Amino acid sequence: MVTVVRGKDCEVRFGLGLPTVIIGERINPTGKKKLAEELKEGKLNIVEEDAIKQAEAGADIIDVNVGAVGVDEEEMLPRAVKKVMEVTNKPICIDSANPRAIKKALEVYPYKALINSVNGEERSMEEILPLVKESGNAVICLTMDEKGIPKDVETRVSIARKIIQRAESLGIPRDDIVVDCLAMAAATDSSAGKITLETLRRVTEEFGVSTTLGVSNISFGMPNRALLNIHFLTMAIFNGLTAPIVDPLVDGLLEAIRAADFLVGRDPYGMNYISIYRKK
Ligand code: THG
Repeated sequence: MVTVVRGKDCEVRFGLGLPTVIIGERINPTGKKKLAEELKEGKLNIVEEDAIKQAEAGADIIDVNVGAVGVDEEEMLPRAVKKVMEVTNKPICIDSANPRAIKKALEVYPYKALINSVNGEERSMEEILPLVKESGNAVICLTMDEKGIPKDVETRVSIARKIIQRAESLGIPRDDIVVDCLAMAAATDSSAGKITLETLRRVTEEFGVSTTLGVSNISFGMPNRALLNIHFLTMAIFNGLTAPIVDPLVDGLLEAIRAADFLVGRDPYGMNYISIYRKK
């Protein structure tokens, strides 16, 4: 299974056994007052800046999320997507809980996007999957449903199975399905990390699909979040994670990814690992 997404003259491929691909998380107002304020005022300066900075730091795909209280996502998501396209050729991950906002953003994106996301709720599958099929994009599938986020591995795996079956029954190829095993705050549940890692291993083994994680969720509420994020990330890469959503500007993060890829055989002869040091 190989997932392909595209920007202008730019193709990104990821999947089992391939080098880890970085989805840049910074364009997201969660916990960022300044960005939230700007978006409320209809401004896109920080969006533009963060798109450029992340691409320069090594992001392969740019996540665009403008969800905050007082922001009209149906207006701002397509505007933000256009702004990001003006300053980088990187493929875009369209991140919203609002299907109408996703639809409007897709209308301005002429390449192959990663839609973030669908989940196991009947309503979500009915709204998002036909859109994925029609547009020929790829889609992130969250392993949760109307009952919320399952506490156990087995239920997460069965939700992944359900979404994959539904998507395939509509004619969406499995290559275009990216499963999110869900990283939750370890501060509020000490088993959170282990459950996510185990789910990743199972989903990778049973379905062979590409996978993603909002890695930074794991460290909410803890000091030295970057340290926790980096360690969790390398463990997840060992368990099959192919395309993490992370902040590529964090010191040492890119190096940790390249090291992990090399050590688990996803970077033959260490060519990507070595190239970091050639540049320096
Ligand atoms: N799965 C999928 N998509 C996702 C998530 C996921 N999209 C959103 C989120 N989770 C991943 N992105 C982020 C972005 C920022 C942070 C965490 C996850 C974050 N922000 C800091 C905070 O809130 O404190 C602010 C950091 C700063 O100021 O620089 O932690 O799980 N499919």
